[in-house]
Amino acid sequence: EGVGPQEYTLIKMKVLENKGKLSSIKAPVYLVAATLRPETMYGQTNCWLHPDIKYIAWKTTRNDEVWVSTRRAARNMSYQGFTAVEGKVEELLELTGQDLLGTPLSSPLTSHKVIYTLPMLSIKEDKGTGVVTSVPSDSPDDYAALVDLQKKEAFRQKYGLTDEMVLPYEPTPIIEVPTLGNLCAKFAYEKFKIQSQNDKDKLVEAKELCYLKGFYDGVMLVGEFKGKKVQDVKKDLQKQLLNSKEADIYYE
Ligand code: A2H
Repeated sequence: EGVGPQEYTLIKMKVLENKGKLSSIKAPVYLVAATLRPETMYGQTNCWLHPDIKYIAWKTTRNDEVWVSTRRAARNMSYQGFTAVEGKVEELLELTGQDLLGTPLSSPLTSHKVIYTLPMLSIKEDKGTGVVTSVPSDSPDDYAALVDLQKKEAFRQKYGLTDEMVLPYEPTPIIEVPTLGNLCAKFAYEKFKIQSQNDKDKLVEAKELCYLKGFYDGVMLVGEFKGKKVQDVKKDLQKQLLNSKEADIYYE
């Protein structure tokens, strides 16, 4: 990694009903996803968790909110003013990603009223919060993982997911990228003939193609910054999400 800390925008994805393992928690619960691309939040179709990673639900100083992240991220956040006592995390529950799959959420800016938590096997334990928001229009990893679930009924069944949680969620055009079109991740997936989320090398190529061009040449197709360049709106969008308390900032 580069020098200095990485700044992430934490997108607060609200659990609509505290059910199952979350039912003992009376406060509002949010899964917090770390993203570098807040301007892509218009295109969210789901949330990714790794089924085998451990997450914790912990008490924040943000109103009465309980957040879900890896223990590692919660510990880092306890030194960034997110807990009552610096360096101390008040843990309410330990969960696996599996425990939370199929949870309905609401998330900022997306056109979908409800999105679901789905499994992604390439999530790293030691990056961000371990919670990833999915934008299959602009992220080849997200597109590949979503197509895997849409193509394979057995894969959905393995994780106890219903068709309604997966099939209606097609990538939404949100950014026009010159020469790559308005669904750059799908374009790259097809160009490099990617077969699944496990096609690591091809996904690296797809990501190289999409990310630089998407960020530097992309133009917003939706929202209040429609017609503007992605790189010019990123900060403004982040600020809006912070003001409306739908996001926070996290460094690591
Ligand atoms: B980004 P960097 Cl549309 N494991 O958000 C794997 N991937 C993770 C992660 C983890 N623990 N935590 C965050 N990420 C993803 C949106 C997006 C992202 C788009 C395009 C590019 C992009 C929607 N997913 O990232 O290693 C998150 O996906 C380009 C790298 O810290 C986060 O931003 O650079 C990004 O990787 C952080 O990766």
